[in-house]
Amino acid sequence: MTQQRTLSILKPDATRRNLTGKINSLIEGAGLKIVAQKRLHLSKQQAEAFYAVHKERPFFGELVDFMISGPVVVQVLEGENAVQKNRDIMGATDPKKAEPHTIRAQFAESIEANSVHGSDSLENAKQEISFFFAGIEILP
Ligand code: IDP
Ligand code: MG
Repeated sequence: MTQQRTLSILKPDATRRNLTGKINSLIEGAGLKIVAQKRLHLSKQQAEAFYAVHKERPFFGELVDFMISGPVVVQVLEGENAVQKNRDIMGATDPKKAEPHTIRAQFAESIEANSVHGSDSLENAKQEISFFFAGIEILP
């Protein structure tokens, strides 16, 4: 089985409601190891760059405004099949459609303020990890 790394973000709705510990507990409980973590307040330019793939989508401006509305926690998660495993425990983008017990089903406020980000492919995971972390900051 392959060990992978994926990028996770605990979004401003999660930091605002003091949910970072509860969410980290679900991440660790699923067997994923938090091998890097930092709390940041993204600038508008940083949020726009991170979400550049969504710039043509109608919600892009609101998404950027939401992501800079408070601090976030950016993390590298490591484990077997980490990219898909994290997507599974996150649940669907729209919390109304998320499976019970997923992070979004339990904690998300809306389709936008949905508590967590997770890379959607191994290729994007590598790119997103390098957006936030230098190799020296990742400690398995
Ligand atoms: P994902 O986070 O489940 O991968 P994406 O489609 O990549 O979902 O969308 C990125 C983020 O944009 C979502 O997590 C959510 O915060 C926001 N978003 C997605 N769809 C909508 C929408 O229809 N309205 C408002 N915000 C949305
Ligand atoms: Mg996505």
